[in-house]
Amino acid sequence: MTNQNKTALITGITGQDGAYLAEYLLKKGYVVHGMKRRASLFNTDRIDYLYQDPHLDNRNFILHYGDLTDSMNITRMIQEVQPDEIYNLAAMSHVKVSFDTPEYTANADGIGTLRILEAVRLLNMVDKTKIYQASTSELYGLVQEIPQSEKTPFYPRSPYAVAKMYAYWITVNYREAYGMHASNGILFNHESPIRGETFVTRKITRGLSRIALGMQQNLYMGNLSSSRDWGHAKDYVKAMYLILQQEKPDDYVIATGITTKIRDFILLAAAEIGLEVSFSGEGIREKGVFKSVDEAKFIEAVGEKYLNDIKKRIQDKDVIIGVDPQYFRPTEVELLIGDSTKARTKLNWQPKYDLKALVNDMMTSDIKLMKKETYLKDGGYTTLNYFE
Ligand code: NDP
Ligand code: GDR
Repeated sequence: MTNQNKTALITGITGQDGAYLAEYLLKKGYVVHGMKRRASLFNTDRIDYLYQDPHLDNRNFILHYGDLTDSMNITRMIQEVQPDEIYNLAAMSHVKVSFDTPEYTANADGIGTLRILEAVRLLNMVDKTKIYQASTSELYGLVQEIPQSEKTPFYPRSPYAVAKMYAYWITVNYREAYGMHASNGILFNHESPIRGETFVTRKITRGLSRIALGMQQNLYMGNLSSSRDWGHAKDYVKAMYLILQQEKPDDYVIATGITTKIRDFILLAAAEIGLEVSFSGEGIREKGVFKSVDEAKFIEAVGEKYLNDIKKRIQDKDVIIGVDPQYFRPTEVELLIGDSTKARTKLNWQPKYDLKALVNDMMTSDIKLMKKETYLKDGGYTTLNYFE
């Protein structure tokens, strides 16, 4: 079957990965269906550029209302769409929030996966439909081995990770029990300009952009010492596609193999706009200040208009980064670093972005986005900060 004839169903299409994957599959000639949740406001910002008027004939991008906690909805949607490939990306994906909503997280992230597998089985679509499950490096939690590969034992450290562990194993079980083409992508953290605003990288790139533009005074963070293996979401959705193109279903780690502390991500993001950050103190007393500015770089990236205020903040040794324990997790995942040898050899997967290119992409985009807010402010509109 050529891609031209293929139909994909993406749950979580309004999220970061859903948006990039939808674009990627559309370019390959797929008809893409997506599940979106009803919300009281429009929640399709990330995919609005793909959206097609429902009154048009021959649409290749179609959205359906649905929810992973609703079995009948899922079953009906799969029956209607008759997908060749299902990408189950929907999840309550915030680790810290999962401690506040553990039962919902188990329902959506754990049982939600079962609902999809069971629907495909009940509808007798086992031979037709391939399933991708969005598994996660959070499964490794309190890591039992460095780096982590497909063979590393799991030790989940949050309600999110425990729910995802159920989803991982039920996917393996349906593959073994019913011969389903069901696979797990164990993806390490991946980020982008459209990353959710409350994940650490985006919080940093948004926060530093606003600080540079004089729209926000400082940024409060949680644990600055944990390390993550960060890649670009654009590279990672290609791995999802490749996993479903294999003759045999299997599980793959997708990672860059390089790990970086949160603190160092802040240094890299600031450096992208010509600012040097220096940290002092420890634990909740740790602080970050701007130490120097590369004026030419700052002017090019941010604008001359904002330079004097930044120089004053350097002179005054203003606190730019602080630590607030409300962002600490009851149990933390301190270190993740993935070994993706299997994906690189069997799938021929290779990321294009390194960390510097990722940070550059995110900072360039957030400076641009936040400048839009300065224009609104200059035009008399009220702009608000979000502190999460
Ligand atoms: P996002 O949080 O950006 O997107 C999650 C998506 O799931 C959104 O479309 C959201 O809808 C939807 N969703 C949440 N709950 C439900 C529900 N009950 N029913 C239907 N849809 C729901 O996540 P990412 O794009 O970053 O991640 C995609 C998947 O990959 C997730 O499963 C995540 O856990 C997993 N993952 C992510 C990694 C990463 O680094 N990004 C790494 C490894 C795994 P809405 O827009 O309405 O909120
Ligand atoms: P993570 O991503 O928990 O790895 O889950 P997140 O960016 O939230 O945290 C990464 C690390 O940064 C530390 N941290 C902070 N985190 C947030 N969100 N906000 C802060 O202010 C802050 N300060 C420090 C955290 O403690 C943590 O150590 C992401 C999600 O996309 C999951 O869905 C996915 O499964 C995993 O990545 C792989």
